[in-house]
Amino acid sequence: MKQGIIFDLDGVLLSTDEMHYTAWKSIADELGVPFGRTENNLLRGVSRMASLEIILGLGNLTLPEDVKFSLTERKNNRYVALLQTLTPDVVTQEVRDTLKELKARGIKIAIGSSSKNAKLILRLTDLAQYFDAVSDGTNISHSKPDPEVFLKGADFLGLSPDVCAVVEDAVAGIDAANAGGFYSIGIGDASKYDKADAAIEHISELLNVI
Ligand code: B16
Ligand code: MG
Repeated sequence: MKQGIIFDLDGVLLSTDEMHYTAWKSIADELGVPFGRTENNLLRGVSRMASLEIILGLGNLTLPEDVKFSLTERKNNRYVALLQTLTPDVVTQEVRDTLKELKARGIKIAIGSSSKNAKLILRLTDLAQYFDAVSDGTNISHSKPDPEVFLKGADFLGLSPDVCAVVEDAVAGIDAANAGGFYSIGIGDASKYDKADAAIEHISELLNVI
């Protein structure tokens, strides 16, 4: 049994990944870059600027730094506007029950998210109460697939990676977990990724694989 679980946020505990998609799609449309859900999967877990670089790459575009910065700002403004619709109701009972059960078993839990908006999301959805630590885009210099966000999360919990599992929906997140020496659990898009140590379809199955 693991002593700590580090959860990715977007795409694992709630579906703000759809809001990322809507906001990025509007930017891609403006740039004339074809962008659908398949392309959006490439952005999962990846930082804001790295996401823009992927979109520019898809369109064979190069832009000056100041234009790239303003595009990421506009994307974030659209995304944050969409986030304002979040309420505690968007978090499923299954997610809340699973987090409560982990706590009842004495397992420490943390967030490991690339997002600089993670704390806002946790507050709007009333999820903050369950977590012993939050490691997010505000405390890292390298985003997934670099393991930094998870290594900091484990450190905040006072645990070493070998006694922690990471739950991720992103291929980049599974690579990050593996690189950091964590037990990696794929869900959603990452459940089909063969480098994940375990795969689950529903979050409640987590209790069977740790
Ligand atoms: P922000 P996660 C990631 O969150 C998202 O999956 C990814 O699409 C996004 O670009 C990244 O956060 C940065 O988010 O623009 O809000 O700082 O999946 O690591 O929880
Ligand atoms: Mg994610």
